[in-house]
Amino acid sequence: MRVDVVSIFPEYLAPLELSLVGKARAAGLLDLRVHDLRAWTDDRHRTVDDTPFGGGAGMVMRPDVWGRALDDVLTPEAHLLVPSPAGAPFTQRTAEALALEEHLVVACGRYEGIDARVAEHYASRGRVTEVSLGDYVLNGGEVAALVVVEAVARLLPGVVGNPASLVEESHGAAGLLEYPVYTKPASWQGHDVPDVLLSGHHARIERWRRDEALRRTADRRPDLLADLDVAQLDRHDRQV
Ligand code: 6GU
Repeated sequence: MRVDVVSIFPEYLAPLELSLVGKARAAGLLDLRVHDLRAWTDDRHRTVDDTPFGGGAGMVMRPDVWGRALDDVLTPEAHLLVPSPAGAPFTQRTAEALALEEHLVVACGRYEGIDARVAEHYASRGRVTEVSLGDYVLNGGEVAALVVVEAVARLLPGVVGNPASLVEESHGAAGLLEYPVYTKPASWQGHDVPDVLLSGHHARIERWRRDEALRRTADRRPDLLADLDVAQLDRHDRQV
């Protein structure tokens, strides 16, 4: 997969050299390129923003600069992602859909955002999705680009060593939060690992994990339980 990230702070994307995403790049599974938006400015001050029409606080990113950048970076098959607190929620389902794409371009806005005509223009020529990480405000799209690239890259074939570890995780196919996990020592600081996990009784362990996943989800994310498809949960149970 190819991913291009355009930002006025390309150094913000440095962590993508590390860990699993860095290894995916080194292995040739992910062709990730980070660009400085200011390369497409045409004035001495390398201006990327201006005051909002209609007034108000803050600055808006200019469509002409973004247009030159995106005309250079987009390919006919690219899917343009624009991180924004006003976007559609970015979920595991979004990551799964994006992992099937050939080419993603992430346009990181700063300030009050990018002139709305940019998304409108490119939506008329290809696919554009505005995505939000959640209901809070960040200073720009760079952290969202890190999140999107990590969530998508780990779904690419060959990136995660053991594909089974993608099956049972939180927000996976069952739609539940993951059950709690434990390792040695069996007793630590007066806290003991639940007996059932030491029992070797596979069916009882599976039932306990499913109960704990349901309990956690009901406690922390009742909204997920409301969306739960019971038939899907049963299918998932038979599969694990
Ligand atoms: Cl994607 N961008 C910004 N600036 N703020 C956010 C966000 C994105 N998602 C949640 N808050």
